[in-house]
Amino acid sequence: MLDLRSDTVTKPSEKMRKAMYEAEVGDDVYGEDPTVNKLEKLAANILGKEDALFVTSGTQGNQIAGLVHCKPGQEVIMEAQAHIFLYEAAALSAFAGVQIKTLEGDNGAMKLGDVEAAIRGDDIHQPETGLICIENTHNKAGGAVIPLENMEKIYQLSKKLGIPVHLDGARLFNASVASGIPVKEFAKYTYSVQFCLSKGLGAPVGSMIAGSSEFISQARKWRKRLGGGLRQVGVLAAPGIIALEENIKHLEQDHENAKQLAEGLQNIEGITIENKVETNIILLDITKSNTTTEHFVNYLKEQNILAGPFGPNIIRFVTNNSITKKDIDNVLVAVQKIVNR
Ligand code: TLP
Repeated sequence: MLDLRSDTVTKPSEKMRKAMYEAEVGDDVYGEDPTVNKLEKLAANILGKEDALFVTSGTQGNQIAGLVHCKPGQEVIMEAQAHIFLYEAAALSAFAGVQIKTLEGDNGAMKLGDVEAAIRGDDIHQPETGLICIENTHNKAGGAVIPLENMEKIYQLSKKLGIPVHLDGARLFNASVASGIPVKEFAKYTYSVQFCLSKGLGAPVGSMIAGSSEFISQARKWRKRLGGGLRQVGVLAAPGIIALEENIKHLEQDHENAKQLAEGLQNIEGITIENKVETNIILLDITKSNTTTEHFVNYLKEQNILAGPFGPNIIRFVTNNSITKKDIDNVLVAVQKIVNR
């Protein structure tokens, strides 16, 4: 099976498995797991933040950030197709007690004027704006890189008003590799960042959140409250270290494969590529192909290819480290066959 449903499907390499086996461990709730401590220090350094924390998933990282930054009854601003809004089971409302205000973005980027207009005033009827969230790369916008200048502008506004900015950087390293801008530069315009180790970077489990020492000490408590204080978790942190030290450069290949796939798909009649394909995500519009997303996905599966429906008439392909250049040709042949049928 060629699995293009997501980059979450990547499996740990032999080197990662060996590192897990050999990891030096201790009780992380006591702060005594040397491998976790090494990973947290490494992540903080890469992002240019004071401290970082290993969390179980991207969803948990985003939730903890919301819980630290917000009080119940506040409002959080984010783009209308943000993962936190669409795919986290309303966890911010359920746990942090906030409501979400969504803004229609341009290729995933919220406009400064819209953010400014959405910020609440002192009126007794209104909630306070507690947080602004940005997603980079933006998943629903097809892995779009949110421009650094956009992040800077929103950050300057937030700083003026004393409202924190959280970055859902599940695929921040894809944004960095595609734009040539170090992750530190993106992180500079945030109060907290979440990024995933278990997507394109290839680790089996986990995300990191990073911010000031004060933010991380509160985040550590929230993680404990949520039952995420783990013990000899160095076995899971060890592949995370390899992900950061060795796998960032491999994202370039995922991006090249995505571009090659998109170029090939564009030449198939009945198929339209919805997005610009800046990173590792391709959104296929199959409206003109005379089939449904359900059938399309099933036909692909019959040919040993997995992809996921991602909206009405949209199929998402995500290149990842299990997909080679040669596999791309096989996907193109399969899609052509479906369209012919
Ligand atoms: N995204 C998954 C699905 O949940 C849609 C995927 O396959 O793309 N932020 C962003 C931008 C994400 O894309 C995801 C996962 C998360 C957060 C959550 O990460 P996990 O799955 O580790 O909780």
